[in-house]
Amino acid sequence: PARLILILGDQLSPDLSALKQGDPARDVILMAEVSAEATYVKHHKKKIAFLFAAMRHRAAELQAAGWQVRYARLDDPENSGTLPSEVARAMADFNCADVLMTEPGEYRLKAALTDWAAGTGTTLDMLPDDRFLSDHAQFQAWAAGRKQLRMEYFYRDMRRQTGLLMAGDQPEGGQWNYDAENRKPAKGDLFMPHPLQFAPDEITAEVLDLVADQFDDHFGTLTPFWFAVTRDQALAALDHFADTALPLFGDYQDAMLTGEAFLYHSVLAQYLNAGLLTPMEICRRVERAYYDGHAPLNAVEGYIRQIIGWREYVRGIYWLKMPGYTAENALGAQRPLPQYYWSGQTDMACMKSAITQTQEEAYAHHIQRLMVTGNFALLAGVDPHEVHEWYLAVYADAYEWVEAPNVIGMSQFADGGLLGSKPYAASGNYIHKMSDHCGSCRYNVRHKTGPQACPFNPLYWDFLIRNRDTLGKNPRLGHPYRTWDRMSAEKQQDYLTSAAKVLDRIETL
Ligand code: FAD
Ligand code: DLZ
Repeated sequence: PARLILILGDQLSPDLSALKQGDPARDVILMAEVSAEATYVKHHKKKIAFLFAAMRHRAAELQAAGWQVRYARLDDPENSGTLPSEVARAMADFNCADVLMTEPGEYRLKAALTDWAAGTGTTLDMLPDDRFLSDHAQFQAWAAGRKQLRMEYFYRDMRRQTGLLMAGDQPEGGQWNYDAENRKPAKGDLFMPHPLQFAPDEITAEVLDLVADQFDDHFGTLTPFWFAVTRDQALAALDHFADTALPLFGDYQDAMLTGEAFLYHSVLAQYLNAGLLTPMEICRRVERAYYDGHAPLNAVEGYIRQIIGWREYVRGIYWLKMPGYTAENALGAQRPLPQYYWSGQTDMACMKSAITQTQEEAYAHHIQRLMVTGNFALLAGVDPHEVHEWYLAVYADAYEWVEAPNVIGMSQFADGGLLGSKPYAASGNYIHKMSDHCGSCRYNVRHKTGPQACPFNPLYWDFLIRNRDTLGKNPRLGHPYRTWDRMSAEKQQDYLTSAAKVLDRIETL
């Protein structure tokens, strides 16, 4: 009898494990647009449009390759709204006995499908997702017995495993990591590269109408819509990145500039996470740019580290710690997320810039996510679960397996230091150094306290003092705590009073 092969919206890869085991002569593929997945957090309109458009293009490719594909559109009156119920409907319609799929990226969906199968007595064959360099067992074995998990050591193993940037058993250039060279502030440049843009075709235009109609109350602007929606387009975007922005990716990786949403970043994560690109083909392309003399080692090593290091490491942590990881709150932070995370209406220029471009592009680069919106929520003591749901909703590349460790762990330190060794907390000075935002801000980054002071300044000290019981013994925070202890009591009080005033009017900053 026919099997039903369920392919999820972020499983668009040609070499998906479930497809490799499927038989086009016998099996039926199900792809389903369902309201449950689009609304479990209210995803950005562009994210839903990207995924539905990419799913429709992929379904057409699979059909052209000879597969029988059941494609459930969101506005199909028969559409039952959830993945398990769409699986049940397709099994009945096509008389399928069993279900085959690749493991979902999110624990939530894996549990829902497994529970449904157990409850209905359906045989559900869930294959490992082999689109990653490290599988669950490998990461668990790596983590077991280590007192501390640190990305850097995991990354070196991945370099050895893949052979990327390796000269024999030694790292290319003699060092594993060139991050020290990657912290330059950027200047505006008329010739700054931009990600490759694609005009919506008829299929995408239809999806844009659907999203405008059905998800009008979701965050973000829908058009102009320029994302790649096929693998061929995503490959072109990769080539374009390697040819244009990659050489300066390293130098300006941590920089921020008003009006430059992308700087020298690749803007490939949404394609990679949906399966339009594979991690190794991205890394090989980027590595080639180094050996061809087109891009320097600090850029290429820095870039490859993000993909084979950070991306794999955070996924490992996610599966190690779920369920439960998304509820962690090591610092006991309880404040609601300020409204301007949704509206962009704040006088803090850096926050306004990061949030506004997030509305427009469903994108912000790493330092904006970490050191602006993430840092602010951390300093203000916002409930990490609310922060987590915001990040999961607003970015086109956000899936819980990659978003949650970055937010709960790296950014909010809500896992108490499992993922990273210290909280990414910084005062306004860091943002001033790495961006041009402070010049046009209504707050003054040089004022440490008082009504004109950059809110990040008093909040920074308030955060450290508020959390001294938990953070006071962290060796990486020894310096700031010693600085605090050397301040006069008057100065300390000034910071704390100023911070209390900022927190009192947090919704109107
Ligand atoms: P580039 O700067 O060009 O980097 C290249 C690639 O490296 C990215 O495409 C991505 O695949 C990978 N990468 C870089 N940093 C990380 C990281 N820390 N973890 C995992 N992969 C990484 N990334 C997501 O893919 N989805 C998310 O939901 C997500 N949420 C984040 C939330 C916070 C608070 C923070 C601090 C980071 C988050 N990241 C997330 C990581 C990173 O910010 C994005 O991957 C990156 O900004 C995507 O843009 P890009 O493709 O231009 O990346
Ligand atoms: C993110 C998303 C959205 C918005 N919509 C769908 C959908 O309609 N159908 C589908 O199969 N997948 C969708 N996805 C992706 C899933 O949420 C994703 O597969 C899980 O979160 C696991 O990573």
